[in-house]
Amino acid sequence: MVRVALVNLASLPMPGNEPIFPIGLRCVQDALDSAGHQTRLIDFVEDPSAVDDLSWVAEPWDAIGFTIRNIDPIEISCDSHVEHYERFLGRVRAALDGHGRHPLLVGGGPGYSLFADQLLARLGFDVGVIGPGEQVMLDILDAPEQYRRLGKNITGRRYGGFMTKALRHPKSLMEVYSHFEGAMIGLETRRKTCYQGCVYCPYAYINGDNGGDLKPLELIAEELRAIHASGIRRVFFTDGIFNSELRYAKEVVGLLTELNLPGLTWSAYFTPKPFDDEFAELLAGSKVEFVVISPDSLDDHVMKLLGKTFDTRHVDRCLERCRRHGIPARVNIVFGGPGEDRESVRNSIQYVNSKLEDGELVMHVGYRVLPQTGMARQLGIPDGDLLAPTFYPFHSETFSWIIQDLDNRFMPPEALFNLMAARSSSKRMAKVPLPAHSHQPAPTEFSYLALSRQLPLA
Ligand code: B12
Ligand code: SF4
Repeated sequence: MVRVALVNLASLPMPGNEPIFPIGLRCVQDALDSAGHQTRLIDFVEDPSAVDDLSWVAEPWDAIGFTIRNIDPIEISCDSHVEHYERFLGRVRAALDGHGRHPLLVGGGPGYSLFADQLLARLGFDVGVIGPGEQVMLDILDAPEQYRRLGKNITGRRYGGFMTKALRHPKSLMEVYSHFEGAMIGLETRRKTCYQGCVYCPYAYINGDNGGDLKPLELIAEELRAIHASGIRRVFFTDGIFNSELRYAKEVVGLLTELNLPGLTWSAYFTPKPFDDEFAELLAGSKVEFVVISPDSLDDHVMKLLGKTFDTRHVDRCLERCRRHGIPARVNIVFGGPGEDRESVRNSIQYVNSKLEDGELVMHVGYRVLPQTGMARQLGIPDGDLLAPTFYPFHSETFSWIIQDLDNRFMPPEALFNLMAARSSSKRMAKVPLPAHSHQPAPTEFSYLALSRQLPLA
C-alpha cells in the first residue's frame, strides 16, 4: 500500500477555465483504491483554500499525481493555462523541499498527453503517462523508486476494471459540482479509438487503442442511478462520437429510456452518419437534451479537406430526422480551416441561413493546431512549437465575411461579442512562416501560414 495524492489541476483558478467534474482523475483514483492504496483527491473547487495554503503538501505522500485536462481553451481570444500549471508546480516543489518530503511526481490527463514531452520537464515530474492512466499508475506504484527522476513518459494501456466495476464517485465531490448552474458530468461508455481521421483531431492519440471495450449496460445503469441520486441532472457521454457504432449506441439510449430517471437529460457528440430513423425515434424517447453534430463546415470541399467522411447531404438527412422526431440539434461550425475562402464561407452561411433554426448554430473561428494531427503534419510544425496557442492560418477578412453574410438571428449580442474578441486577438497574434523543411504545404493560398502567440519560456 502506498499513499497517493491526486491533484486536479483543471480546478485551479485560471482565466478562461470553468472546472468540470474530474472524471479522468476519479478513474485513476478508483483503480488505486481498488488495489488497496490510500488515496486523496485534491480538488480546488471542493477546497479553494488548498490552492494557497498548500497544507496537503506536508502530508507523507509516497506519490502525487497531477491531472492536466486542458492546455488552453482552444479559442483565439483565450490564453494558455501552461504558465499557471508551471507556477503552481513551482510552488508545490518548493513547499515539498521546505517540508523535506520527496514523493514521486506523476503527470497525466488528456491535455498532458498531448504535450507530454514538453510538460514533463517544464513541470518537474519524475514520470508521465500518455493516455489511459489506471494500469500504468498501478505499475508505477508497485515500485515507485524505479520511476524516480525517470524523465520519461509511458504510454497507457487497457485497464480491465473498466469492464467489471461501475465507477461510483464520492457523493460529497458530486454535490460540490452539482451546485454549478446546469451542472453536467461526464460518463464513459466505451474505450475505443474513433475510426475517422479529421485533420485537426488528436483523440486517437490521446485515447490510445484501449482494447475497444464497450462498458456493460448494467454498469452504465449503476453509474447513471448514482449520478441522479447525487442531484446532477445532466450527463455527457464522453465518446469521440457516441453513435459511431450504432447498435451499441441504440442499446445505451434504450437503457436511458428504460431507467426513466426523473429530470435526467443527456447529450454527446454525434455523427450524422450512421444515424437512421430507428435511432432518431429512440433518441426522442430518451430525454436527449440535444444532438450535437460537428460538420465544422457546411461547404463540401472544406469538409473533405477537414477529413470528414460525410457531406452536407448527410447533415441534411440527420437534421430532417431530428426535426421529424422533435429532437433539438446543435451544429458546430469552425470557420478558418484548410481551403476556407470567401466562397466557402458564403456556402456554409447560405446553408446556415436557409436550413438551421434559431439556436442551432454553434460557431467558432480558428482551428487550434494540436500535436499528432494531420493538420500539424501539413503545416510541418514540430509538436514542441505548438504548446503556445497556435492556429491554422486563415484569411483576415473571415470575420467580416461572417458578419456580412450571417442572418442576425444567429448573431445575438454574445456571439457578436465573441467574434469581435476573436478578431481583435487574431490581430495581436504573431504570424510565423511555415518551416522551410515542410514538404506538405497546407492547402491554402494565403501568404501567412501560422498564427501563434509566444509563451514566455521558462
Ligand atoms: C467529453 C469531452 C468534453 C465534454 C466534457 C463533458 C463532461 N462534463 O465531462 C465537453 C463537451 C463539456 C468538453 C468541453 C471542453 N473541452 Co473537452 N473533451 C472531451 C473529450 C472528448 C473526452 C474527455 C473525457 O472525459 N474522457 C474520459 C475520461 C475518463 O478520460 P480522461 O479525462 O482522458 O482521463 C484518462 C487519462 O487522461 C488518464 N488521466 C487523467 N488524469 C490523470 C492523472 C494522472 C496522474 C495519470 C497518471 C493519468 C491521468 O487516465 C484517465 C483514465 O484512463 C476529450 C477528448 C478525448 N478524446 O480525450 C476532449 C478534450 C479533453 N477537451 C478539450 C477542450 C480544450 C475542451 C474545452 C476547453 C473546449 C471549449 N473551448 O469549450 C471545454 C472545457 C471544459 C472544461 N470546463 O474543462 C481538449 C483538452 C486538450 C486541449 N486541447 O487543451 C480535449 C483533449 C479535446 C481536444 N480538442 O483537444 N469536453
Ligand atoms: S469524428 Fe470526432 S473524434 Fe473522430 S476524428 Fe473526427 S473530430 Fe475526432
